[in-house]
Amino acid sequence: MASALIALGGNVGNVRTTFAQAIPEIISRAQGKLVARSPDYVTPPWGEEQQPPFINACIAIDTATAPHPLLAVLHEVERMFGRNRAQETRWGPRTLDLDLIAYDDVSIDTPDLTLPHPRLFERGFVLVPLAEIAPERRIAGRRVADALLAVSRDGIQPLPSAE
Ligand code: A4P
Ligand code: MG
Repeated sequence: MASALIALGGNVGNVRTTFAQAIPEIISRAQGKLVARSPDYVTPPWGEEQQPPFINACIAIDTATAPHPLLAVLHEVERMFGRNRAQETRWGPRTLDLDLIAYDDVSIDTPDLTLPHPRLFERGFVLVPLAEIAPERRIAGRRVADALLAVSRDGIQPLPSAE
């Protein structure tokens, strides 16, 4: 079994409902086990700022599915929840974005998959939820809790539990 960290994001539709439905789909398609789920956070849009705020969260799963097939699972689940990449702009609005942040301490650099995720350390919207579930995890040699100290948390707010 490997330990995979997955970041969830979205800013179109009822994103918290999408997350609640998408997580079990990821687990079942990856034949995995949910180890931890962060709270949901409201986050200011990053990259392209003229769009609605995002909701972001992170999960940790144990899975025997290898990295490339796991990415394929994430893309299938994005499509299930209405994501249409053909109609999107880079960093623009989307119903569901699933990024594979880390997979054990595997390092991969292929055209369709880079691990750890290349923009992880720039992004408060990933590191804030990730630090809730895996503060001691080392990614590319850096402790998640230390990496969090180097990014802005401005405007990132936890939401009360949906249940
Ligand atoms: N890809 C390569 N490595 C990975 C990986 N580790 N995980 C490839 C996931 N995908 C990976 O992805 C583009 C390609 O990256 C995929 O085909 C995959 O094979 P994408 O999701 O279509 O790309 P994108 O969204 O246009 O760009 P990027 O840089 O992945 O950005 P994000 O993070 O997906 O950007 N602001 C806030 N506050 N919260 C957000 O969640 N999200 C975005 C979207 C922009 N601003 C945001 C947020
Ligand atoms: Mg993405």
